[in-house]
Amino acid sequence: MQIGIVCYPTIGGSGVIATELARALACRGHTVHLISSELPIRLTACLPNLYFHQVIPPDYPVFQYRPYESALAGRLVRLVEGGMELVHVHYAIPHAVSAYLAQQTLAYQGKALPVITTLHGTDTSLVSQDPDLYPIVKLALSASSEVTAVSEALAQETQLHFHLQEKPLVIPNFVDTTRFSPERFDLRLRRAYAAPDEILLVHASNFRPIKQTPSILYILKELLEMNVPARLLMIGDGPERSYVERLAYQLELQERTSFTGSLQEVAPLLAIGDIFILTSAYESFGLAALEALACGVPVVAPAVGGLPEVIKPEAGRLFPPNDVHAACTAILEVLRNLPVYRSGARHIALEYDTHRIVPHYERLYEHMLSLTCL
Ligand code: GMT
Repeated sequence: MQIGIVCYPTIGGSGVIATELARALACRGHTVHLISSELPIRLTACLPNLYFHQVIPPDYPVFQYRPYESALAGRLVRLVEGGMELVHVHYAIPHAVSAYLAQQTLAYQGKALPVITTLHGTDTSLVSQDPDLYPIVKLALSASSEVTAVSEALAQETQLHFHLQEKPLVIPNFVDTTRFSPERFDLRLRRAYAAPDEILLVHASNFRPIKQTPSILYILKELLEMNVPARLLMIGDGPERSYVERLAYQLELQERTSFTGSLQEVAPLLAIGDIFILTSAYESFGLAALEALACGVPVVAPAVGGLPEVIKPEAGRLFPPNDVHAACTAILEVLRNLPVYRSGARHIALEYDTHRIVPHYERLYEHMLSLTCL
């Protein structure tokens, strides 16, 4: 098949999963066009069959904002004229809207463009609350040939918020369990962040407010007050990172906390952790948590959104959101049985291996194309 995949290039789960999907599909012999405004962060290697298309909307003195939505729609039309058979957009705004525009443009030429829209979370939970965006997203979802969601929780919320006749199809996120594996553990790397008798908590995110990253420092502080010799490794970058760094100083945790910034290759750092920690207010799935599980690192996370679907009891512990003390109790529980949780984590992650999940998308594409041929 000739498949188009549209995503954000920035650090964030939707761009990561779209890029991993593009790579997996190209490896399975499909021709894949990965379309974005910049090179996606996880697109680190050239692969046969995988073509990157950068959309740069033109600038003009009249424009206050460059017309990215229109330029993207036009690029999709051109790619269809070049042989692309369907497009799979990740994150509804603006990608599903551009796909709809391309679909309508092609309809005038008597061509059909199947559009698959995958929802990742805030495109439903936040965007649905914006009165200007709501009707446009609703239209784009209704016009998509298929809407998928990365968790059952997100599928249900989306159906509710947008009053959809059908619930989105759930296709969970996935992980390459060869690249993300306990075998990535490197003792020298671990020693750079923690002494042998210390506990290393790891977090990875885009430091957006929804991640509530300052709470992680309060968790570290409480653990230290309980005489747990913990250290914290914070991976990633985003709007709240510098605030969290300053807070680490204010709480006198700077000696115990390391910030790596944004990285293309996170598996070796995840693999040296004892526990992966999340404190998000909402998480549709928690892809970073799944990548940690695949490295054999149990997860302690709030019971919000789709996290309970991924963090099964054998793979970690959930705590009530915004409860620092409960998070510490969950961490202590995991530490008491760390080897058991480690193997549970890996076991759960294998259920989400790329080779198990990507065929669901392939079957969906084949089905969409068969309907187009009718
Ligand atoms: O950051 C992004 O790329 C999108 C973002 C969001 O807020 O929608 O991430 C979501 O998509 C990821 C991949 O499906 C999920 O693993 C994250 O849980 C989800 N983030 C939130 O729901 C906050």
